[in-house]
Amino acid sequence: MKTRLLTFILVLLSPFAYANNIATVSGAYAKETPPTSTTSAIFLTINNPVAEDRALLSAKTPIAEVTELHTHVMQDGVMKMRKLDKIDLPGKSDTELKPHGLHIMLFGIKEPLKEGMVIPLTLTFDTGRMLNLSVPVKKMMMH
Ligand SMILES: [Cu+2]
Repeated sequence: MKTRLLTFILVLLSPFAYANNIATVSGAYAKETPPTSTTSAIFLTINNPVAEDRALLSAKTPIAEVTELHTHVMQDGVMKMRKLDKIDLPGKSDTELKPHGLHIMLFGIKEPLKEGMVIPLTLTFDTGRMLNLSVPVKKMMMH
């Protein structure tokens, strides 16, 4: 019982213990949507500076009804999106969310995303830490 309480306290303290060694995000952007589309995606790179593995547990933005963590998998020769419970962030590495790979999926966008807009995004990590970001919308050239 005592051990369990101690573990609980350590879990509560862990976000502060890593205050100087926390995951950082760079290069975040959201994909501009055509006027008829209500789905989009956010891409970014997360740096985990500590040796321990971390994970991104969720992403939330008020501009979409549903926000999910996604990846792409090849299935019968076709690229398909799959929902993930978390995105693993290996220790001392960059994890890149990019087109045709890992991404933050937005469903039920309330108004079309246009280049020049900035949308709020909150990431929640397995340490319990939350990170608030301002994500610019960018037009994407698809080939
Ligand atoms: Cu997706």
